[in-house]
Amino acid sequence: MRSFFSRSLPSLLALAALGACQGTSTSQETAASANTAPADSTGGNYLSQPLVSDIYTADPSAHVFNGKIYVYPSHDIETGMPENDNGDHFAMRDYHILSMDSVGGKVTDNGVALDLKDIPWAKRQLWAPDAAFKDGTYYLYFPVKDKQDIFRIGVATSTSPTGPFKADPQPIKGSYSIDPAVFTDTDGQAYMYFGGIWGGQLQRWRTAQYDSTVAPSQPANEVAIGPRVARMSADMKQFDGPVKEIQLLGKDGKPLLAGDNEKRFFEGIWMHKYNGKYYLTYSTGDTHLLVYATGTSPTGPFTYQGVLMQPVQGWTTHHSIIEQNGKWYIFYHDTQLSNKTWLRNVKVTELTHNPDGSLATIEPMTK
Ligand code: FUB
Repeated sequence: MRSFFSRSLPSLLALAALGACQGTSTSQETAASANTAPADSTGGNYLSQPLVSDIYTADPSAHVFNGKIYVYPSHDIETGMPENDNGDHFAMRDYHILSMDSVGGKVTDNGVALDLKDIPWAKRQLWAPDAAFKDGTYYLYFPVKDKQDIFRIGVATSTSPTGPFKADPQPIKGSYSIDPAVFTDTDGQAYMYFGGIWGGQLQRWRTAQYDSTVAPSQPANEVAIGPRVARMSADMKQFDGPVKEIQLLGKDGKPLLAGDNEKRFFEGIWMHKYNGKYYLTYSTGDTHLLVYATGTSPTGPFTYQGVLMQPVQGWTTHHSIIEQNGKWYIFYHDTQLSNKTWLRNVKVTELTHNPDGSLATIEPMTK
């Protein structure tokens, strides 16, 4: 297990690229080259290359809108905040949306889509966003700390997938924690999945009251804290009904325990449906894996199935999954350009559903 502060060796490529990356940028284009793999200084090979290198990007939530791919990432910046287990060093202040016609094509950075200063209730740390489309409106969902330093989830709207987005004056009522992922089922009902432990504060919501005194780590023999799901209202701006904790089970049918660090939920959830089955994918955090669990209902329970992606370079791992023209892709991030855990870059590679319904395990770096 790698510690929160661990680093892999700097790559020559990363050092060369570092000078080129800036914290701000206007709209511009750059070539995406999926699945080319120069070696890093450790002798390892990256499976894919960064989609953009003019800014640092992370937590990519990809969608296909009108046949085109849009990626809604965090925009990582250097702020000098010290690294800690609260994730204070992830002090992002705006969002840029990336777009491309298809994987491997030209990637456009569409400039600032939403700025922290334009969210009336927000204080700091614009973390992993997601997006949805319904009836001519694009919705951007974002976690950010409110004036009391409590993570809430907000919504902003636009008539364009790339923004600019206008934030609602208040967060979504009843929302908390981080990493929203909005999935619209084949019957048209949308659900928001969310949550993240440790810096994501989910452990502080064991009851309906926020409790900042709860320790980040649970005793190993307790049932692990589950991610949350809520039905979205018809206008996509509120929860329609209660927030529910999702049950994650082992193959023995018993709930995953907090000590199951290589399987239990940490953050970065995503939902996709394939052949009528619901695939819940997420990061295991301190064990740095992307894993998956499957179920027969969008709200669970879900049964743990296996590892989707081995650890990337950097502490965090976060992904999304889309289908375009019959092919499935996973967008993810690592720290190839900076070798700093808070300055990440998004990437994409193909995802394989095996004939038996399992997902092929991806090795993001190979020796
Ligand atoms: O980008 C900040 C946080 O790091 C995200 O919300 C987590 O999923 C992790 O990637």
